[in-house]
Amino acid sequence: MIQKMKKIKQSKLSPNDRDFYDENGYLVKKGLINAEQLNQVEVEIEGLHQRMSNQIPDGVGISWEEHVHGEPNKPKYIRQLMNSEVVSEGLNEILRSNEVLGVVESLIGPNISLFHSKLLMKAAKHGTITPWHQDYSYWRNPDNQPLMINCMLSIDEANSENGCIRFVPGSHKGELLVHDQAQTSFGLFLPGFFEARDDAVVVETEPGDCVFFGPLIIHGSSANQSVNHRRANTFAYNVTENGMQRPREVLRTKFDTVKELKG
Ligand SMILES: O=C(O)CCC(=O)C(=O)O
Repeated sequence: MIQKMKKIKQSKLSPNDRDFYDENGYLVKKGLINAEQLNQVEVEIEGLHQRMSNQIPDGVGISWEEHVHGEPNKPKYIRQLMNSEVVSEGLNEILRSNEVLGVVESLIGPNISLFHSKLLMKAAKHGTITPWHQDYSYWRNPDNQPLMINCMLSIDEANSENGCIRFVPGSHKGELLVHDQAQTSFGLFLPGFFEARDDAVVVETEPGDCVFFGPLIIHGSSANQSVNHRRANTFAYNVTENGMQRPREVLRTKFDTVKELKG
């Protein structure tokens, strides 16, 4: 019982974490996922571009990097892979781990459902820009209030050269803005696409770090022109009662938390 309580306690946010998140709209938790878990994911996603161009498993959705997609003789690069828990048991375990769910619970409460898990491959030299956007522009509907949360796990080191995430701190306090639209993946974006912004910050991370952020914060990332991959996975969670029109896996309830605390 002591061990279980310790685990839950470790995942709780400090008052500083909480203040930072409330003020800025994002929070970096360094080294949340250990090297062993991460290594399993790396092994499981090895050669994924090639494997997915041969056959896409049931339940998986792929957006390819568009600039090479139409060229039959060029290798194809995955831009994003939806439902990544299907291709990696390691990701499947991480998305339901106490380390991640403990932080999620502190931010959105104890009734947590999986919204989706998405692998963002941003391949060396081929990964393209993710334009400025708010995730709620994709997720909005009358029953689905902006209560969701994203946990972005860094699989590789992410820095300004290989296209780490950038946020506009404090923008989560505003409304959903009008987005432009294009027929591409990441087809909803703010006017200006990805033009430089003085109010944005670059968030560099190491493998195993997790960045938590809500559905209204403005974010984006540059292209990867470096020789290093910038692979990351976003686990998105929703408050279970929010937007129940879409069936989802319930991962944690208030009852589970009380039970776990009692041992
Ligand atoms: O891959 C990235 O850098 C950004 C991903 C993102 O913005 C998203 O999935 O909403």
